Amino acid sequence: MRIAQVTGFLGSGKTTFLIEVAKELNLRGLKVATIVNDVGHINVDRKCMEVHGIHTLEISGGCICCEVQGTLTTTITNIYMSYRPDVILVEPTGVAIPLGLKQAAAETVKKMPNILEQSPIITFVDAMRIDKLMNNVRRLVETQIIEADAVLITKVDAVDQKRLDMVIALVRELNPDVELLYGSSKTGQGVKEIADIMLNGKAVVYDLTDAEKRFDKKYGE
Ligand SMILES: Nc1nc2c(ncn2[C@@H]2O[C@H](COP(=O)(O)OP(=O)(O)OP(=O)(O)O)[C@@H](O)[C@H]2O)c(=O)[nH]1
Ligand SMILES: [Mg+2]
Repeated sequence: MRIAQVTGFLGSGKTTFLIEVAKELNLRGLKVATIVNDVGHINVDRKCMEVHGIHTLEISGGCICCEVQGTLTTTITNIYMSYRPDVILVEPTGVAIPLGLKQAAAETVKKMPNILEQSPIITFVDAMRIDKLMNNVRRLVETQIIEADAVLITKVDAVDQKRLDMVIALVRELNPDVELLYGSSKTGQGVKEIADIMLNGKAVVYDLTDAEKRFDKKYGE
């Protein structure tokens, strides 16, 4: 069983894209469950997933990358016992950062060593809005990109080449070597590639020193 987690700020296209990925995995004969994590009362994402027939569990009361890390293990154990999926897709809150997610999943993997494997953490970068977010929630968005194992630039159907080049440059400046993919829930671009990464990719060991250096360069000047 694989646990495949994504990150990306509010509205970056996570739910819409994960529904397409779940359909793709189903077509490949795989059983998929999703975990959605919301701090609000009504979980819209859960409803969206369920409308598409995707088995969905919810973790609420805080973000799984920090406050409720431990809950992830319980929830995954429950899904395993009751549903036996091949892949668990995890959509955390928009403020989750990859390192926290990785730690949460690593704890769960430790408890289920021969059963569970962690997929790369994929950060969703909204091609339509990333520059605006950089003004408002810069540190968070930068962390999401710096700590990513792979980056998916989303909504590419809605932007021109000039904007796309700007977004690519922004991602590359923060994380020069990261695997970069392009996605659209509207055209289906990137869905197969993301499914492949989730099934076959390995979560990269996070190099804290290197990332810290990049932060220092940006903010220490
Ligand atoms: N043009 C375009 N719009 C998209 C695409 N994917 C999502 N959207 C739109 O972007 C908005 C947010 O999409 P969601 O999938 O809800 O994003 P999210 O990251 O799950 O949002 P939160 O769960 O609130 O953080 C919706 O209005 C979608 O219709 C895409 O590939 N292309
Ligand atoms: Mg969502």
